[in-house]
Amino acid sequence: MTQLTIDERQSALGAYERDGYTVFRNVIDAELIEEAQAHVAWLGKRYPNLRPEHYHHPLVRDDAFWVRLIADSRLLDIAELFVGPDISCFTSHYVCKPPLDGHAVLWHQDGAYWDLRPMRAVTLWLAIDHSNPDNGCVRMLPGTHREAILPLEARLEKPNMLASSLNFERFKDITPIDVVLNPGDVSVHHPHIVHGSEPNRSAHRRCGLDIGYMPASVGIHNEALYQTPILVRGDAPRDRQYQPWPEVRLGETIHFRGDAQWNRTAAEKNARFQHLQNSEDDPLTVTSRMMERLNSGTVKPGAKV
Ligand SMILES: O=C(O)CCC(=O)C(=O)O
Ligand SMILES: [Fe+2]
Repeated sequence: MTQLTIDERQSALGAYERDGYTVFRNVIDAELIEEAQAHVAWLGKRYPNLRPEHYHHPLVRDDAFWVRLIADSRLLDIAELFVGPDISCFTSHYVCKPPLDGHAVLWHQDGAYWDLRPMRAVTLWLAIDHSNPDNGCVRMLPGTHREAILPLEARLEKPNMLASSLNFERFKDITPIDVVLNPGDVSVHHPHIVHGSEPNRSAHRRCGLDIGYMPASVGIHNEALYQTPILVRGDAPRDRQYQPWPEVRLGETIHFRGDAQWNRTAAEKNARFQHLQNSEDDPLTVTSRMMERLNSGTVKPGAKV
């Protein structure tokens, strides 16, 4: 059940419909943000060879804290406004731009990378650090969510997280809006909106967690790139399977508030729906494959010109 007032809901939905994105302030408390910061530091130690812009969703699978975070009821209350009450999460990714050399994210539409059927989803971006024009905050082109999904072009001439972008020419007269956020704030954007971010050349890290939520009935068809979705709220259609909520296991996650009760919560969730045992490749293999497929422009068949 959502904690947002009717006015807050209406104004968020109105802004989203008009502009293709909207912002919610002070969604997540400082203590949980500190845990997320500790989580990012822990990921850095665990995966020293991954650039921190690439802490991708396959790493979530066995990580109870990550699931605790993306299944937080405050985030789901927001997601529910856009995708309805039965919600699964099909991607979640810390885009953590280190100080001085954080990579850009060139202009793109999220839906250009996702083979969702149907294309019903929303992206939430939870600020883990302050995010502003100095350290490469997300920038939106308002109104562009009304465009169709446009082809991608390979962009390998300078470091950038997606190794691709759409052709910006037709959008050059639209003024980008910087989405300035404090830790704990959340922005929400439409799968078709054109957005991106500049490199981080400042002395301050810029970390955000982006999370893709969709109605539990939507399927994702990008082959071998996205893990099976996690059912995070509501009921599952009978014909679908989800990945199980992971238990807290030593070495697979950080200590977090409530971790002693977590395994009971996970077991209760897992008893309620059909799930796939983890038959997929190990998370680091899928993450490396994701980065190779970004570089070769084959994340979504037919997306590239
Ligand atoms: O974090 C960024 O700079 C880009 C994020 C993004 O593209 C997204 O959340 O969809
Ligand atoms: Fe994006």
